[in-house]
Amino acid sequence: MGPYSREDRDLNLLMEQPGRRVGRRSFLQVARLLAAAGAAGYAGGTVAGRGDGGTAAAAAAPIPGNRREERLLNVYNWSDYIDDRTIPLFQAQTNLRINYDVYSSNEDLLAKLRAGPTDYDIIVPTSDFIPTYRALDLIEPIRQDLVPNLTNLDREFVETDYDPGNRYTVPWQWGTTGIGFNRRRLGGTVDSWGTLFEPPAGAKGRVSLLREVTDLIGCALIYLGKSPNSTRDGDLAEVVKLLKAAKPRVKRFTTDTYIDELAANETWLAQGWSGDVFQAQDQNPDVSYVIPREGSLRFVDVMCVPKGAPHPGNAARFMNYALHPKVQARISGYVSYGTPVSLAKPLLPEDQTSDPAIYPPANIKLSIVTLTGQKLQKWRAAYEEVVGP
Ligand code: SPD
Repeated sequence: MGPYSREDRDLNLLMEQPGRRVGRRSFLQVARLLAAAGAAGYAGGTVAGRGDGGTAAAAAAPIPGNRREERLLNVYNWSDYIDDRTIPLFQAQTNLRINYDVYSSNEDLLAKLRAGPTDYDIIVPTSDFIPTYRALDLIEPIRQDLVPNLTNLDREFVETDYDPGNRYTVPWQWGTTGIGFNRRRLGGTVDSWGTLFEPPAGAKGRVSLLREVTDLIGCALIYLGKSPNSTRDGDLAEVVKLLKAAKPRVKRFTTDTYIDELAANETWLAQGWSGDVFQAQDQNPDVSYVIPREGSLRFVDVMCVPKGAPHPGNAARFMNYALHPKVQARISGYVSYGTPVSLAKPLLPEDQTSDPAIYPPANIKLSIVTLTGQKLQKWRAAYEEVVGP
């Protein structure tokens, strides 16, 4: 029996098989059901009936590793990146309250952390930012002793360049960057970055591009046949030229409105992240996702504890919960991103685990951006020339 043995039983609470790409709109309905059933359990800092030790004393006992003795966890994650049950069920099981805040780009997250101390206990940057967070001393080691479920991780998420052995990071979900497109409005399919970066005149104002340096510059480099990590001045000048020429046809650079815009037929072509586009498809069957034939980028978003966070013990507790195969299946099934825990796959719908757009086969060309420091600054300068600060 591990330190969280009671959790396994409680995980079954409302744990029906996750539906295929459940729409986000069901969130409020389920939240209301949970509240009506009293299943959310959290009693505003007092001991509710579902503490993890099963008794009032256990639920009120101090949790190791925290700087502040509060049954509180402040999570800062990407928007549209969690299902509707994980937070209420975790709260019900542990009697810890979660404050859940969202951001929509790595740049926004890093700027917030650099601006000074925050109360966040968990942040979820993309793995290529980890060297930057380490260099700036913005994250601290996780309490691995409180995360026994780290053993559930697939090896590729343990033996990494950015954090071998997961001393600072615990993977959340992973995915690819591609194109979301509206088959009906475009009158056909899309298979090249060319359609996005040199959009047809008829798509003017119906195109969106990602407001994130790595994806915008990296994918444009791939389309131009350059190395996806190039920082050569000549290559970046070509990228800027390409994107400036596309700009008059672009509705906006965005990372958090394109799901709804694709769903509402407001845009027909959107550079986007795999799971986000599938969430748009839930609402609009004309939407498809493609990893263009030229290849693309792959990313892993990872949970970290900001340096000096008030509740690192509670953060470890949540990380451990998130690595349970049933919880991974619930999250991944809902957001349609890849899970770093293969043990979760048998719990997911087969059409999701066999979908090459979610779990791309090895022959698809996918690169990871690995730029830091001065080199990343060059990309940022190119990005700002097109998008602005
Ligand atoms: N809606 C959640 C999207 C998470 C995307 N993170 C990946 C960033 C890659 N640069």
